[in-house]
Order: sequence, then structure tokens, then C-alpha cells
Amino acid sequence: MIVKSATFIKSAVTPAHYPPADRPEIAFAGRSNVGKSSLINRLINRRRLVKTSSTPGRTQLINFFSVNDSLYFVDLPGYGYAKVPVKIQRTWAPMVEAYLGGRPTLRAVVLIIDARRLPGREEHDLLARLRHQALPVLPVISKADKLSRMHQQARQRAVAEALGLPPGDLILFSAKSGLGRNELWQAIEARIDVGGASLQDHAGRSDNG
Ligand SMILES: Nc1nc2c(ncn2[C@@H]2O[C@H](COP(=O)(O)OP(=O)(O)OP(=O)(O)O)[C@@H](O)[C@H]2O)c(=O)[nH]1
Ligand SMILES: [Mg+2]
Repeated sequence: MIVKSATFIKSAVTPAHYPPADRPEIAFAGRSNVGKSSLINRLINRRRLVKTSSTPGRTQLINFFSVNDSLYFVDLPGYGYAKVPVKIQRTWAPMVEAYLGGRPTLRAVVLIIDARRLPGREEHDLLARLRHQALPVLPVISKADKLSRMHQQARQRAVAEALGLPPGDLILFSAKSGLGRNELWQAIEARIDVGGASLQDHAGRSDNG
């Protein structure tokens, strides 16, 4: 994927605030601090378009980004961080639930798991939720640079086993080194192409119009 443009569109809490569902959309979900925002920045080759932070719970709204004027990337708020005030934690489930259930253009959810953790209850719940809706999931292990190559592969197998997936389905990713960027883009493009016109077609049309 050649990223020609990437722009922040808006932050939203309720569906009334979402931008119109007029193009394919990919959402990014995972525990707080797992590296969702860094992963998006790496995919679109922008260092700081999406705000990242060493303080977990930085992203507490649903943030929409437009890529090549033909695709939305959606940075979902992270879950499972104990220090986020309870009041905000409680808003996570309904906010994300409303989003997942209310976006006909959503083509896949990138489920991000930290290389140093095994999937927990939240990941299983979210996976079950996505399967229930038959929404494609692209599972990614983030911060792979924190592990040696040997440990990366062992972790890939362990996470795959915990999620009941073939190990090859899990993409090892590092926002730091760029590992997995092409592989994840290919998986994203495959999900977008399934829905009809390819991204290139979209980009071509918007370039001409
Ligand atoms: N070594 C390494 N650090 C990373 C990587 N990705 C993210 N980080 C670091 O992890 C921390 C959290 O990254 P974010 O991208 O803000 O994580 P997030 O999932 O968006 O966090 P919330 O918005 O709080 O849910 C930051 O300090 C990043 O620099 C990676 O691939 N490798
Ligand atoms: Mg974030």
C-alpha cells in the first residue's frame, strides 16, 4: 500500500458523531498501552499523526483517520487499564459495542496483543464478540522487538494456541522496527478487496474527481 495521505478526521463517543459510513473501514482494538496508536502511525508512515503515550489509557475516544481519502482507520480506546477512572472504564464496553454493531462498512478488526502477555479474558470476550458478528479479525502481536527471534516464534505459537487460531494467522509486528508492516497491510487490503472495488480503484476515482 502506498500511503499518499493520512489525516485525522474526528473523535467520537456516540454513533451520531461518526463520520458518514461511505468507505471501507478497519478498526484497531487492544488493551491500553498495547501499541495501537503506534501501530497505526507505522502503517501510515506518520510519526505522530496518532497521539501515543507511555501513560496507558491515553486514547479514550473513538478516533477516525482517513487514509488516501478512500479508507478509514479507527483507533478504538484501549481496555483493561486499572488506573483509568472506573467511570471511564465503564463507558468502554457500550462505546465499543455501539461502534461494532453500527458500522456497516467495517471490514475487519485488528486485534492487538502485547508480545509480553498472553491473551486474557478481555481478548477472549472481544474475539467472541467479533466472531458472533462474523467480523473478520486480524490478530497482531505488538512490540515484537522486545523479544528475540526465537522468543517471538514461541510467543506466536502460544498466543495462537490460546486464541484457537493457526500460528500463521498471527502477525508479528513492531512499530519500532517496521516488522510485519507489509504483512499487515496485505491482510488489510485483502479484507478491503473482498468488499468489492479495490483501494486502488477508490484512490483512482477520488484522484480524478
Ligand atoms: N519497543 C516498542 N515500544 C512500543 C511499540 N509500540 C508502542 N510502543 C510503546 O508503547 C507505549 C504505548 O504505545 P501507544 O501506541 O500509545 O499504545 P496504545 O495502545 O495506543 O495506548 P492507549 O491509547 O493508552 O490505549 C508507548 O510508550 C510506545 O512508545 C513497539 O513496537 N515497540
Ligand atoms: Mg492510543
